[in-house]
Amino acid sequence: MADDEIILSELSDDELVLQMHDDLYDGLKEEIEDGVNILIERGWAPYDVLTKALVAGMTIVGADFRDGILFVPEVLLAANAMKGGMAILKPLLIATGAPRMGKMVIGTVKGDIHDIGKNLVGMMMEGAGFEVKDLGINNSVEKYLEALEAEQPDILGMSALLTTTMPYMKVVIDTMKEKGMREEFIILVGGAPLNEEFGKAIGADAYCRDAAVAVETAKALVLRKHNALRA
Ligand code: B1M
Repeated sequence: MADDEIILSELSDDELVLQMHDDLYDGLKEEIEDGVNILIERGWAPYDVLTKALVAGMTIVGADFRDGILFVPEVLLAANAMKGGMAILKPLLIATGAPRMGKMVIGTVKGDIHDIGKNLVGMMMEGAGFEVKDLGINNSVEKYLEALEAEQPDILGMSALLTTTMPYMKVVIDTMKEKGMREEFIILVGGAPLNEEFGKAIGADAYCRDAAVAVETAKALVLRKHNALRA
């Protein structure tokens, strides 16, 4: 063992979280998985591990990608490491879940392959008691409509991370309107370049800043829909 090798389990919580930010930056999947396991063993809530160690680390990666310090291959490695950590947290987040709340179909829009945020939303929704059908990435309007027909969910969730792909959400919503099916579904949209104003402008029911907001919004709107049907 090299003298300067870091033993994750010997670090304090704060040091470990900072080390995990570095390891995520360096795309070290095994180290990220070990870090997640150590924090869970130390009694951390899965949601705190997710937000404080993984999402916060990915924010640093995002800033350096934007500034031309990191490039696609490095970001892919970071994303892969993040997914390793998320895979450990997923069953734990779901286990803390609640009674069945409703069903959501979610997917990233056509032309866009970013899926970490969408996956996180799916996980958190499952954790909150929603059944989730994940359509993956690069979804055409036809794929969304097919899934809505087949799955009959309460909610359609769409994710976009690029300014060039976010307008496609409007294509999906406009097509749903043309087919007379818009009002059957609650439509939630999210992704880093979106905002509230954009969500309203394209005719979505709500823009969700993050996964926690998506869960709260979904719960509130499903409840409102069920109450309206009963009235
Ligand atoms: Co890309 N990328 N990327 N990328 N990438 C961004 C988005 C970018 C902002 C980086 C930058 O320049 N700072 C930039 C977009 C700029 C713009 O459009 N204005 C960018 C670019 C330019 C590109 C390429 C074009 C680069 C290139 O090839 N030259 C290319 C595009 C490929 C394509 O899609 N066609 C590309 C590729 C990639 C990788 C493949 C390397 C990789 C994706 C890997 C993967 O997802 N499997 C990647 C990554 C990782 C990023 C950054 C660094 C991180 C994204 C991420 O995972 N964040 C990103 C920079 C950034 O966003 N800061 C960047 C963590 C995640 C937890 O957050 O996705 O925002 P986020 O999700 C949040 C909320 O937004 C919300 O909840 C989530 C959890 O809290 N949310 C929803 C998201 N979806 C939701 C759906 C909902 C509700 C809430 O529905 C109900």
